Amino acid sequence: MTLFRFSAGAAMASVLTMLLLTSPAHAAGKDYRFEVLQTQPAGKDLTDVTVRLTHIPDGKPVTGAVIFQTRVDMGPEGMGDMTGKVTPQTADPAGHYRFRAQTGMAGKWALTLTAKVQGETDTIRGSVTFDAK
Ligand SMILES: [Cu+2]
Repeated sequence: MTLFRFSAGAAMASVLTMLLLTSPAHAAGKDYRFEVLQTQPAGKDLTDVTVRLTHIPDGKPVTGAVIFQTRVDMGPEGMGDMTGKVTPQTADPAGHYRFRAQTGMAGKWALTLTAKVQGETDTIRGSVTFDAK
């Protein structure tokens, strides 16, 4: 029994080591950052927001990401319940992602994005803040 316990402990230790060694791959989602490039009023209660997605380790813009979830709310102003509709616009080949957001009130808004990047198993999530006029 003692012997069995010992080997079980050794097996646990090696599993732990493997988990530790592979953890950087699981943190891949943190290797990406969304940044606002441009904010432009687009008519009454509408704001066009251009966002760039950067792969932090090499500083390169990510092209061809599939952004499948968006949300805009006034969380930065303490009004997280105030939301708007977000309409994705055509992305350009340079990796600029454009969105038309319904911003029913002037002030700071948060745009939250969820994306899939080619060759990356993790889902990328990020949030940017922009000013609506
Ligand atoms: Cu508001």
